[in-house]
Amino acid sequence: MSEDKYTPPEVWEWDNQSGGKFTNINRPISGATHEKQLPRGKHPLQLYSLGTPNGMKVTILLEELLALGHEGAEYDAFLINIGEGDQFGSGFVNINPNSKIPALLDVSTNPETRVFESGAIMVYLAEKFSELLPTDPSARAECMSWLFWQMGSAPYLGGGFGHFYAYAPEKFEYPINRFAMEVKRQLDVLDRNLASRQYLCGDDYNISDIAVCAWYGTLVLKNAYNAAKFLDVVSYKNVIRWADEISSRPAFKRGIRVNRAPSGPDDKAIAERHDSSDLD
Ligand SMILES: N[C@@H](CCC(=O)N[C@@H](CS)C(=O)NCC(=O)O)C(=O)O
Repeated sequence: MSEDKYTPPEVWEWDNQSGGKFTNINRPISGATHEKQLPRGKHPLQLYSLGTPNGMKVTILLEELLALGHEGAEYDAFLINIGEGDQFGSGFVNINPNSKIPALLDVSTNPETRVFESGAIMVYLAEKFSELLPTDPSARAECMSWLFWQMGSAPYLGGGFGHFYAYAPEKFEYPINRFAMEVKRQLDVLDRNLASRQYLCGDDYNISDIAVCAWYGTLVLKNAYNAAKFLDVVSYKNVIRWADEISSRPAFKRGIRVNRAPSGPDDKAIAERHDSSDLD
């Protein structure tokens, strides 16, 4: 435990020099900081995103839909650089008042449809194309349960554990312990479920696998936050088996290349995607 005792003031005040990796973009107010219209491409779906786990869920799903033959899932993916504050431009805020990637605009509907929150975007696309979301009520409930599990759980992994283990200005024992315990509990939830199931919901792959794999697959296979050893991720064998299978799907491999800078010479990442040939 730290020797320094912190006593909260009566009324919290914003210290925008508090340190940590995202201190320049974090702020306690919402809304646009500047006027900036968003670009538009030629396809029915306009995606404004970044290749983080939240962003890649949508590009993986779009690539799955295209692989299934849905031409209406053709998309332009524009890069939103959150480190530069693109999420606070007026055009982006009009699509997502919460100023976070991913955000989708469906220009094939009249009026155009805006969708924000990755889970809502996934359900919107799955319903639009009648794919990867079961229609039988009980199978659909199981899929929604795991999808919402991801939405509720991953902030503890990223915003909690990842923040304090990798991005905070110092290593603080209390939050690292608290969030490491929670992340390991979550991995155990997944591992036990996947002990008797091929996919999260049973025999069939669906949008919940994409959403959960984007976060927890990245954690166990890609050493996210440089924490693979610390969290002993190799002990979650069923999670690794499932993540290996999902991340080897061609659409998954294509989707994770979109809206990113290459991490090395073998990484075929692309900043923007406007044509399927961009990924061929
Ligand atoms: N619950 C949201 C979370 C989205 C989110 O946290 N996006 C992050 C990148 S992974 C972001 O845009 N951060 C920018 C910011 O906080 O200003 C979702 O699932 O879409």
